[in-house]
Amino acid sequence: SGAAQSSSGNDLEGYDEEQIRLMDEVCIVIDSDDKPIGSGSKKICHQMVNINKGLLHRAFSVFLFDPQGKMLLQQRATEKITFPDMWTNTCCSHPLGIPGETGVTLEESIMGVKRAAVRKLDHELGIPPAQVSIEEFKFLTRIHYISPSDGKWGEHEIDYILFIQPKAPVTLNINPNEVQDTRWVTPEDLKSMFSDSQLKFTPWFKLICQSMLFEWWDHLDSGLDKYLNETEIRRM
Ligand code: DMA
Ligand code: MN
Repeated sequence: SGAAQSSSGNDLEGYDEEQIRLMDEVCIVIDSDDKPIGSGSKKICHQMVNINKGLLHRAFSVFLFDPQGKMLLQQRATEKITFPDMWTNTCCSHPLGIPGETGVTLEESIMGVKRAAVRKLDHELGIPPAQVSIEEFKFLTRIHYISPSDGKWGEHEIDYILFIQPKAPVTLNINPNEVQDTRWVTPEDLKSMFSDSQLKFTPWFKLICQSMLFEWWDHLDSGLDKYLNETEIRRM
C-alpha cells in the first residue's frame, strides 16, 4: 500500500498547462472492494502502465436534471488529457485524498464523493455550490470499469453514480479549459445523439447508458427509491 511509484519521462509534454497542473491532484487508491489502500497522483492513476498492474482509484459521475427532467450533458474540452472532445454526463471527477472527501465506510465515502461533486460542478460548469446542496444528491450504485483513452492514458475506477435534480434551475458559467459545450437533453434527444456518428462519447457514459441510465431516468418522477444505495459493486 502507500503512494504508487512515480514514473520518469516527459509524458505530459505538449499538453495544456492547467491540465498538467491538475495531474498533481491526489486520488484515492483502492482495492477491488473499494477499500482505500493509499494514494497516488492523478497522473500516476491514469497511466496505462500502472493500470495494467492493477492500480485502481475512486471516482464519481454526476447526472444532473432540470425540474422538467432534462439531463445536462457536457462535451469535454480539447485541453483534457484523457478523453478530449467527447460528450459525457454532467460532471465526472475524483474525490481527493483530503479531509472530507476520503471515506472508509460506504456511508463516509458517499459523503466524500458528494462533497467532491459540489466542488467540481462549480469548477467545470460554474454551478454555484448553493444551488446543489449535499442533501439533494442521491447515490445509486458503484461501477467498476477499465478503459484505455489513448496509448498512454486511461481509466480504471470504481465510479460512484450520483443523481441530482435541484428544485430550481441551475445557472451555468462554463470553464472552457474543462468543457467546450453543454446540452440539456431528453432520453429521446440522447438516443438520437448516439446515432450521430460525428459525436464521440466517453466509455463510462456509454456503459452507463447501455445498462441502467434510461431505466433510472424513467423513475426520476415516480421515485428512485428501489435503485438507491446499492451496496454491491457492479463490475462492467
Ligand atoms: C474522471 O473524470 C472520472 C470519471 C468517472 C471518468 P475526469 O477525467 O473528467 O476528471 P477530471 O475532471 O478531474 O479531470
Ligand atoms: Mn479517473
